[in-house]
Amino acid sequence: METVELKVEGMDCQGCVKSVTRMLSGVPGVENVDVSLEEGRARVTYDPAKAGPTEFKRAVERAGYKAP
Ligand SMILES: [Cu+2]
Repeated sequence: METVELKVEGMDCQGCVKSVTRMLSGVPGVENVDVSLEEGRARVTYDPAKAGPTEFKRAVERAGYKAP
């Protein structure tokens, strides 16, 4: 397992946190997701054989937020 931190822009309430968490949790290979509204970031623990930061950024964007 590996852990990566992504910046997430555009979240402004706990509903946003839930959406981002749900989208990231749906990526195959993701083990754990911890999203912080205050810090504007998501910490993702994942199996690097199955997924990586590119997929996570796409998932954040699908949820309607920015992952610069
Ligand atoms: Cu919100």
